[in-house]
Amino acid sequence: MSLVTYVNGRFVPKEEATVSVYDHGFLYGDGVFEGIRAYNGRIFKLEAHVDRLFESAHTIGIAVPMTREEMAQAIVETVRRTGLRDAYIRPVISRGPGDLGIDPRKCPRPSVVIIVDAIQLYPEEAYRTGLRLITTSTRQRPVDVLNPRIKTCNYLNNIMARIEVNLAGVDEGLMLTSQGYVAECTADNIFIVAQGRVLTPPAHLGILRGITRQTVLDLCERLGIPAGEQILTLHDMYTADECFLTGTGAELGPVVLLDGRTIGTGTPGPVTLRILGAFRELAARGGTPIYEASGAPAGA
Ligand code: PXG
Repeated sequence: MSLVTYVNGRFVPKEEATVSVYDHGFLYGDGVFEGIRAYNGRIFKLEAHVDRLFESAHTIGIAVPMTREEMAQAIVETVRRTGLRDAYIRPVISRGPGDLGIDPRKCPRPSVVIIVDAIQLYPEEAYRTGLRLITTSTRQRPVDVLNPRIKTCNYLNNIMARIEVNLAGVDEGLMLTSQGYVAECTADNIFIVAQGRVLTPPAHLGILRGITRQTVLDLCERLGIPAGEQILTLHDMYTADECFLTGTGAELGPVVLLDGRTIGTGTPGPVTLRILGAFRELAARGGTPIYEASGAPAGA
């Protein structure tokens, strides 16, 4: 299978998918991105991802040279040309090529790229035995510095936290706000289950409003499980009955250990697994179809 990438209106093989070294996305992390997933020939929550991409671009002052509908079509077309039914999709919009100064006025044309590749899944064992986390000393960026709701290409803060995770030899890292409240993980949102309620930190604290996070809140409502946003401290995390992280890649990842403290029984909890089951059902049948009704990839 050869991977197809969309680069500024052209569909090219992965090997030829390049942008300029003068692109401010490369020079300064000046851009925005999305991580989207296709399940069984359908793109999950495509519209929500395109909306978030355009909102991120709008806030950092990039005028996207296409409409939301055109972006959604380009995403579908790139996956179709690759021929994958299950895929990870990475649209990136950067400021585009400019000069060596930071001034965005020198970048007349944003770069638009859509990468499609195989998904790197957590091993199924992680869902059976659960994930181990540490709290990183690197805090989430405060909203008055660079709002984490903007999914920018500048992920260095999260990468610094990820390096701590790697050095500790665990699976993921929990990041706190500068006030010490629970924010989110390096590339996932976080939830606990306590006294039968599913709780996650409020979006206004300064976190990415995860699309998986919102899907979980919606599923809880449908399943009749009380759920909502609440300020959480590490004490709440350590003493929770269950804990799980959410993200496009991870779906719901059960968390069983945080900073050496066992959470709940130390195994993935029943509420987590119930919501994970409902999530997988939704992902398998929902979403924007990529191929014709026959289910065969175009040109196959
Ligand atoms: N918080 C942060 C900081 C993220 O980067 C999420 C939460 C989850 O959001 P969604 O919308 O996916 O439910 C993310 C996800 C990856 C990867 O490889 C994921 C993200 C960024 C980079 C890589 O899974 N963003």
